[in-house]
Amino acid sequence: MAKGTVTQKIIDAHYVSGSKVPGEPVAIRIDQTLTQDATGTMAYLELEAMKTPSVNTELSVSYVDHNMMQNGPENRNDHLYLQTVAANKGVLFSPPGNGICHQLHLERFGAPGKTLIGSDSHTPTGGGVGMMAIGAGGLDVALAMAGKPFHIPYPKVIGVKLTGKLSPWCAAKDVILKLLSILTTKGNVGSIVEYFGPGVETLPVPQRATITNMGAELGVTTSIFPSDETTKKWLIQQNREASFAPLCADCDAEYDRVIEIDLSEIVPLAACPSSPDQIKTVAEIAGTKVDQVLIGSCTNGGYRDLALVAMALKGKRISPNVTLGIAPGSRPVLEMLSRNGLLADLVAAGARILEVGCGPCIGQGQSPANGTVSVRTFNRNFAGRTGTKGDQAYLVSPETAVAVALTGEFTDPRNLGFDCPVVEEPEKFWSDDEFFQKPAPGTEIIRKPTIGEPPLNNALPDELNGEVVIKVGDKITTDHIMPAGVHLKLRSNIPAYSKVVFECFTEAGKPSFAERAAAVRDAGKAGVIIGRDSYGQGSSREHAAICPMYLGVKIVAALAIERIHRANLINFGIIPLLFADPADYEAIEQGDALLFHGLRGQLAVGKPVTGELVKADGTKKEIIFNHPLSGEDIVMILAGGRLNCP
Ligand code: MIC
Ligand code: SF4
Repeated sequence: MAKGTVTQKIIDAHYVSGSKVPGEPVAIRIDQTLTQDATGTMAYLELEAMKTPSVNTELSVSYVDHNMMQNGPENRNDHLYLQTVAANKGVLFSPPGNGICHQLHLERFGAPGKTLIGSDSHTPTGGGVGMMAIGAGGLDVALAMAGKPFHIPYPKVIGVKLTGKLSPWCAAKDVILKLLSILTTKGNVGSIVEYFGPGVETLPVPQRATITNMGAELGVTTSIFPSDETTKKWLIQQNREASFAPLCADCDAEYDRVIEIDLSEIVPLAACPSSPDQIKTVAEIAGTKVDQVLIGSCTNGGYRDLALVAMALKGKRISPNVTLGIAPGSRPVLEMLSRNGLLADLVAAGARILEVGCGPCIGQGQSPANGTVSVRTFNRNFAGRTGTKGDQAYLVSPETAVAVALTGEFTDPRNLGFDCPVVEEPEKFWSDDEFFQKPAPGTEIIRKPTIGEPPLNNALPDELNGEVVIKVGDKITTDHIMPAGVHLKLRSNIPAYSKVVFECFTEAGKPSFAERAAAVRDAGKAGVIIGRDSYGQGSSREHAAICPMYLGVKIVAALAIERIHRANLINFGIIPLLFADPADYEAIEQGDALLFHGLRGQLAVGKPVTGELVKADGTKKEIIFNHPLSGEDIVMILAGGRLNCP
């Protein structure tokens, strides 16, 4: 077991109950929460359903950053609900235009040693400042807001020892891409990545935050840096020295695994279509023509990144063959760039300045043309996430993005022929906390007609007559299950949003998943989803559990299910099962019946569950499933989800 690590110290300081054995559930106290609009509407509806009069945390913040296109009234309806429910429940409200939740939270509220959970998978950005920041489903965040502890599997700690120093044109983004090439996006569930070693002090906090942000793509619980003099300096720049606390691992700390990365050996890297772990060096793909470059997001939308881009572009013009879009991460970042003239350099070079927020990262505009290459400084390039079917999205550092924007093709920035600009860190960062709206208890909650209710599940039947509605392969992300982009405005309306579950697998002229699942449900049967390895990667969106549940799905069986998605399934009364024999995955097909007899009695901690597979020709086969359910999880599942529990 990892001893003397930052991870262990923070867990010990927040321990409520449970085991300290890796993999066993441990409950920790949560100091801070954050929500964003796309997951927040459901989280606050759930908070209301729990009859919570006011939040019970040190700090809870509600951000509006994802969904700001306002195509139709739904978005603004959501914003008004979020603004008024925040005021009513004691939550600080960050209005649209203020910034991306992770960027702003790091700048204004990140504090070493604190715990934070957020209804967004990139909440680990806070690990850059030494906090234990974890992504979770909306219901878990609502429970934390109500003052309840949060459960995680007691983590294994992967220590990443950093040595050396990054060379010019090589960036923190290349470090996390390197780690993704080693650990990949699967097989890391239940671990926390902790950085240590002499290379740590060479990385300023925003660069550490780029690394912890994209650590989400590893599928780990979170990633964390120590809190040191660099952290202190950054908090002073943010006028928040009082939040500083030193925190580092003991010299003899024990990690479950150690990976060493020499920063001086890092070269510009790119994640190729369509997974963040498909890594090549930029040199290897040099010369590939590019049509679009996009810079920003919670990974690379901070002041240092955008200032570097502006300085590299100053006095030059981007290639006429590309479009360059820039979405600043926060209003303070945009304001600083405007005040010091760097914004003018970006505009003069040909950049299109987009709204402060997530924008194209979540498919809100800027979808690429068919068959073209899009280069992004973002953290995810899952197929179709850009809004274009068959898209070819690459993920790179801001340094590489500049080189591509100038040349119109993949170019190693070290070959640009001029020196990498050195961004002078401002003595003080611009900030204007007046934009955060303070709670006002008693505020009337505005609920326009597009705001629905969180749907409830039924108690688990003892005889479960299941039918396989879909069988999918490896690495199915929550973007595959519940597409975002143009559908984001339906997040507060489950009946409407449910129609697009697994939309990317709909074949022309054939019934959609939603139609098939509803038919199974209406025939009195339970829907079953079959996945393979690493099912439910990516976003924390609990809609990937709620909408299938609304369509009658009761079981998801796979070889492995990712942490946040598994928790969301349990919260909404769907049983996550794991094939005891991976070969059984091959035996099952869409349309097969999967029957569970005496299921309520079968569900017990650590005991497998037996199902009976019945094929169309009547052949039968017994299938054994394991499950990771704790006693509390089982109570919830039997009741049909957490909202049915007292
Ligand atoms: C994402 O990057 O996929 C999102 C959109 O921020 C999601 C949250 C959501 O689906 O609303 C995430 O990362 O959890
Ligand atoms: Fe927003 Fe993209 Fe970050 Fe998700 S990953 S929070 S969509 S910027």
